[in-house]
Amino acid sequence: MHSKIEQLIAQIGTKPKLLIADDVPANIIMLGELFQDTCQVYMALDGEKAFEIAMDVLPDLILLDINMPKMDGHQLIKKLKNTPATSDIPTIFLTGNNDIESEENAFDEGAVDFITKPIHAKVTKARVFTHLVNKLQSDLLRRATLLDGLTGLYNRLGLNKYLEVFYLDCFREKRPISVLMIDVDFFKRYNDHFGHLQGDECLKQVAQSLNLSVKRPRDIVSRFGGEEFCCVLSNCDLFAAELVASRMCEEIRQLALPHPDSEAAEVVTISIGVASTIPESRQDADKLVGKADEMLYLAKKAGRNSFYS
Ligand code: GH3
Ligand code: MG
Ligand code: MG
Ligand code: MG
Repeated sequence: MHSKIEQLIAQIGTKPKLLIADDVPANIIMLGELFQDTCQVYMALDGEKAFEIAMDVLPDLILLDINMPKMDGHQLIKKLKNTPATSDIPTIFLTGNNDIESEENAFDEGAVDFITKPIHAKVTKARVFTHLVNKLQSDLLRRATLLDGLTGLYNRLGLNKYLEVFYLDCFREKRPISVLMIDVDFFKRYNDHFGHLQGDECLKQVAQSLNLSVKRPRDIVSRFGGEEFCCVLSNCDLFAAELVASRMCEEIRQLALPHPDSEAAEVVTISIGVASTIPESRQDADKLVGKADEMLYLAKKAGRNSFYS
């Protein structure tokens, strides 16, 4: 088991994220020590804090105590399962309540396992790793269908999937969500000048730079098609989205990829349309993308190599 999870970690390149929620610090510390070599460990002393961290870092697995202040384990798992961004995260109860009714409830609520305290370190590790291996493997498979072959960014399918999920989350939590539509300037001329193969190389570099411009786990950068990219920033208002757009334009200029036939600059540049909203219905995501596309058109009209909102 250990070697399988280590293989997966090597393949993915980062340790899986494990969230431990328990109101007794000694329990958290003991569990943290058990998993710190294999996982990035996040800790929460109550249910509300655990939900906040879960939304923020999207852990690969959650270990959940039942009796906790503010929100108990049963309430928390319901909330996690009802929230699209967190509904697929495997959740294991780890509790002193070792009656069969608690265990039945836990599985009804969507838990993948139920471990009773006092825990046996080796067995707990084995069970946690079994679920982590399943989670990481299914993520790898799913990701492959959601990625664009040329750039490694999310493809249109990936964009739609995550846009829907994050839009719904922002609708429920009345938070802002922003979309950037990004288009390479005078790219037809770039191909005409350098050929399609170098055009492809250019798209790869632009994609990588765009991807590095966003920082949070729930930020999505996708290839919308051709030389167009779409970025979704959840929990991000117009002002913050403009800062990201401005940074992206700057970082693409700094790649300094020569483009002698561009009218916008001597190097490859991009134009970006920015749109932001606090969703008023769960189904308006397409409208937000449409608005960003209109803004992109205006950015082009205004002379390119910049963003418009
Ligand atoms: P604008 O500044 O108005 O965006 O001008 P543009 O030339 O970039 O716009 P246009 O939409 O006319 O041309 C886009 C070009 O992108 C045309 C097409 O050949 C090229 N393109 C689309 N997909 C790919 C690709 O996968 N690889 C390469 N090399 N080129 C692509
Ligand atoms: Mg407790
Ligand atoms: Mg285009
Ligand atoms: Mg273009």
